[in-house]
Amino acid sequence: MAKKSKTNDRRQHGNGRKNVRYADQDVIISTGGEVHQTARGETPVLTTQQGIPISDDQNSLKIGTRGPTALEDFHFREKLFHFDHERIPERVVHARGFGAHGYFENYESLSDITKADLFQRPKEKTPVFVRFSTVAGNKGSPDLARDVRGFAVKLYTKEGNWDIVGNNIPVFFIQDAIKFPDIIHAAKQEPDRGFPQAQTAHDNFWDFISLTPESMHMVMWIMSDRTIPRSFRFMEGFGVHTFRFVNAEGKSTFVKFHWKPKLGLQSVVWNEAVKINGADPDFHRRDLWNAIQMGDYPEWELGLQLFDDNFADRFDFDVLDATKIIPEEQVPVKRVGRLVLDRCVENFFAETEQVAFCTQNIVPGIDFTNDPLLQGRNFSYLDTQLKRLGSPNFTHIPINAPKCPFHVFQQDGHMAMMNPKGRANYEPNSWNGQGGGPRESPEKGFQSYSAEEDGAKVRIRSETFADHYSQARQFYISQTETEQNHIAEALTFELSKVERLEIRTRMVSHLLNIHPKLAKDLADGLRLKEMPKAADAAKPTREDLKKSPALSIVLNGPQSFKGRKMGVLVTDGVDSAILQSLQSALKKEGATIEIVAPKIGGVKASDGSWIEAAQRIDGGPSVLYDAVALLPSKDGATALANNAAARDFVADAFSHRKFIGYIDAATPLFAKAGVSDNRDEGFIALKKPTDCSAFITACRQLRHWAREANKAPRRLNVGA
Ligand code: HDE
Repeated sequence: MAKKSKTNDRRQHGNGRKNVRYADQDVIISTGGEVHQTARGETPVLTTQQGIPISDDQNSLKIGTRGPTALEDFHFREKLFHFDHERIPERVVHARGFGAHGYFENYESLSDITKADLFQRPKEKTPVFVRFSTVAGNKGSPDLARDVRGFAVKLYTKEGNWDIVGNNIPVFFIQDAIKFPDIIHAAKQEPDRGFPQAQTAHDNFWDFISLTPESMHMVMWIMSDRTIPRSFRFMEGFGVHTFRFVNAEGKSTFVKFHWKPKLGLQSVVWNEAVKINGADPDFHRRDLWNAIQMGDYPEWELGLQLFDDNFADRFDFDVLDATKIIPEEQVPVKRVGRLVLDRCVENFFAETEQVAFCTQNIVPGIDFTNDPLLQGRNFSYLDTQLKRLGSPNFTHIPINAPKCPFHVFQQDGHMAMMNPKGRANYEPNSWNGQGGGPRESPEKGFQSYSAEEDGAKVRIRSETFADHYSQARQFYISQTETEQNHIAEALTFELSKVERLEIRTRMVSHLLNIHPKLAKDLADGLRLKEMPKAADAAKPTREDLKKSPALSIVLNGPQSFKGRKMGVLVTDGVDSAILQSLQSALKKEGATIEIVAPKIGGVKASDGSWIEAAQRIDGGPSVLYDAVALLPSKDGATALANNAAARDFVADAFSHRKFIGYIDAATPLFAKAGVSDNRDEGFIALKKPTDCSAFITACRQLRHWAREANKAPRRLNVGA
């Protein structure tokens, strides 16, 4: 036996290794056939976490080649130990997110209204980290869930970190933070079965909502296309609460924060969202990543709604109520700077996962108001970071650490990396100038705005919060007809998934207080046998609130195709002159193109040149593009007509109201996709290269909404 194991030992030390070549890779294979790649030249040597170089990362240490694994294999044990602890608790809400670095550039000095350092000097740039997220889904949920998007911005100012932890919707479901666990429990998976995830189309959510009339304004927003944005780059952000600016004289001005996307607003349609989730569950993060990698840096402008106590007293609603907006038409949004995202993270976990936002992080010149939702958030965020990141020292992680000097007396705890230096770890102390540490500063230090507060200690909701329907109605009437229909369709979809009839009916009784047409659409859509009575309202719905065009997505589109993506379906024999003309027209517009072909290797064009493909047809369905062009050759079109993915490409582009550019040879595809009778002005013939610019001009409308009134395409039952 002893003799045999010696033989085995020798074999383990590398006898029988062979150098082989796998296409472009020189590798070594060992007697067991496993592949080894070794450090040469500039390639660093793999080590343990203690820095000990590793000779073999493919095999654990064994007693003989087929024997038990030796406990002394410190590399193996360290590797598995670390792996076992890779996951940290995901965020209880906003678990799925994607972040990027950039900067905020101030346009002008705002010193008259705030002493916040970052707003003092024109053109001042402040580094930022932004994390976009969905709310309800788990970390691995798809990007196009119908959901609110988080829009959290950390500004590393010279006077400390300021976090604007906002959403892409300017209102919230509830008025008091004490209801947050309830709304989130109701929205997330039902506790007995653990599903559905990343969707609100289930009984528990609508049960809670239908018993929470304060959520009705938010319901209008979440059932609108705002919750299925085309890209993070095309959505607005809002600080939601009313905050305060405080200037050097101690004067306070109320402020609401807005982020306005430079590329305009855009959403997808629901049927498209459902399909994107299958085709590319990472659609939003990939979009942001690609845009930044291409140097097409996404930009938003910071907008401020500024108002004083006088306005707050006069305004129809309470400015402390986070279920209300102040219409932009009433208090205009002043644009004061721009946010540019120009750098992807180097490591997703270290930055995007570990970043810890906190509404409590404000800087001198900015202050809270008594919004009861904000007051509760100020407790919750710090508390949750301790659980999630495992230590009060999460501020030592580079993504969370301020970029300005900071000096504290806090010490120790898990993973402490920045303990106080010097003798004193307390103050006051007598070690002035000899390791005595930092001291407070009445001049520079944060001073809370000295708002007068009085009143009895009560657990009562203010009567000024009681109007739950008027702004919901205002939102609804401010939408275009298309958008109003989308709200009705979304509500019908969601409530059709609700099993309990009384919950569906209760929701319709609330909708009656918002708008009779909406309630009727729902009663029809759900086929209620009779219309319920309107829900008893704490305050009657006001019908005098004016339309606010700023609330519509369609009315705030960009009138440009910039930043958008066109999918071009090609086959062998594609007309190279038209393709080139399309490419240059898109480049001029600032848009991108993706070639979709029957095989990933590409196609041979009419002039003999080779066109590389980015997607095979079934991997690049039209839902991934803002508009499509169909440029097959005659033979190619005949083949595509028998390809189910190609037919879906056309049928979906049509039913998602996209602009479709096509050459004559593509027409057989229309018949097979069931759209040949429905060709409308959204179809643009590309007969010659110069037609491409008219096509791009049409695409600037983003969608051909007029098609919506028409019927969906007739699908032919043809085999693949
Ligand atoms: Fe949050 N929220 N929230 N929230 N929230 C969290 O903090 C909370 C609310 C928002 O990308 C948690 O670090 C309470 C409104 C964003 O890391 C948690 C209440 C708005 C993010 C928390 C609210 C937001 C969070 C979970 C009711 C828009 C993601 C993980 C009073 C203005 C930040 C974490 C990121 C995350 C609590 C309501 C935005 C548990 C108690 C309103 C964008 O602390």
